[in-house]
Amino acid sequence: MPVGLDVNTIRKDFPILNRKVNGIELAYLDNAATSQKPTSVIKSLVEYYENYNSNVHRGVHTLSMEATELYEAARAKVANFIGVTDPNTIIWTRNTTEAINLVAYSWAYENILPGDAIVVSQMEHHSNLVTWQLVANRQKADLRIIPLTKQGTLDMSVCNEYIDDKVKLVSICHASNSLGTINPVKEIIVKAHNVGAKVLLDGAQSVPHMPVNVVDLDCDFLAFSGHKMLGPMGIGVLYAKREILETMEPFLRGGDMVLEVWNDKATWNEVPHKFEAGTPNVADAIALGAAVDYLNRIGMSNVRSHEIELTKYGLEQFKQFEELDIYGPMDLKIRGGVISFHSETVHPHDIGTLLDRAGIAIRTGHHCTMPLMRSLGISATARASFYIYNTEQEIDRLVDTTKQILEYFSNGKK
Ligand code: 7TS
Repeated sequence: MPVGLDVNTIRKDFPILNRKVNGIELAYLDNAATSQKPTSVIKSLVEYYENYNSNVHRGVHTLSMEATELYEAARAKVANFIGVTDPNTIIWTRNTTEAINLVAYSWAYENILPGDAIVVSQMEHHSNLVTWQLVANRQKADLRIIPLTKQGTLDMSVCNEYIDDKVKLVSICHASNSLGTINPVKEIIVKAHNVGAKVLLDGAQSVPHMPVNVVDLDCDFLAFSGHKMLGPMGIGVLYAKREILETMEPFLRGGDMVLEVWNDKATWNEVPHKFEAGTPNVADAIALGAAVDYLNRIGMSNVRSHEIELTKYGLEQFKQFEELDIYGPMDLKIRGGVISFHSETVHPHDIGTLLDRAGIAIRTGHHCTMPLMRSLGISATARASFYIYNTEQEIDRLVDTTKQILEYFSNGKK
């Protein structure tokens, strides 16, 4: 039985939450952009540089062996976190963007040929759209974009139509950063596999917020970022099925990814090292391991339940604003902790700036989903996004201040 999470205790673990912004206690509601970091993660970075700092996989000295052990232990923690038993199917990248690009350069250019098709959706982050535009252009393949329903979900009838035997890759987000929509990825993966296509899940907004098990999902690739799940910036993950990784060419070439080198040729190190050229981001990988430990202590089902509660509360409160359009599905089973809203009269940047004056951090803009914004007939939204340390009181502050802002503008800026 989930025991729920104790927000007050959790908040004490995040030093930044003691900060004041414009003289007021910070309400950090921009978690879809990046999460804050608990003391255990910050300490892990300091500890690494104070005690273990050295290069990995290449030393016989104590520090190098200790650093290597911790670095590989972090890989195993991340593997376990997403339900994988073989840690060597976890490749360290800088972030989700680099993980998606790795698949493009190392898998797609070999496997997507003229006349083939790639399927994405209208709610993709630019990193999962622009990357495939380039592959499709270069390979003379078709890029099919699943449209959305009015509720901000994938139009599954078109999705079914698009996934035919020309399709070699379906690359979609598990959860949308702009709408909050959680996509029926399991169903899509079955459909894609039935026509022999591979599936890449962009897990940037799902892995930090809900239990994700790649064995259960049976996805071929999963990309996510450490910085959105309590970890440091600069470390991300690509998971891929081992049999696919074995067939893929390296992404970048250099030290550590080779087995043997001659003047005119080289052979590749084993998976995952063949995809990790050069000195890796050791400290941040280890600190991501500490972030995973933290999330495991809370339990991902509890993380998800907490965010459902906050989103339910927030959506209820936002109903009072008739002048606001709220995007994404209202069914909480298929919605993450994101509330994106738009006013005809007040620009999102004005809303964001005035909220900041009240110590409330949200994101405004297109959220790197410009084609999605265009399909909604707008250029930007204001977006509040929640995580484990957020409270209903913070949502009250968001709602009260938004109310004041809307009143201020509707009264002709008194
Ligand atoms: N995919 C999704 C669904 C995302 O939300 C993001 C980042 C990315 C990919 C890229 O992640 P990165 O770590 O490689 O940059 N989304 C956001 C956002 O919503 N606001 O700032 C970054």
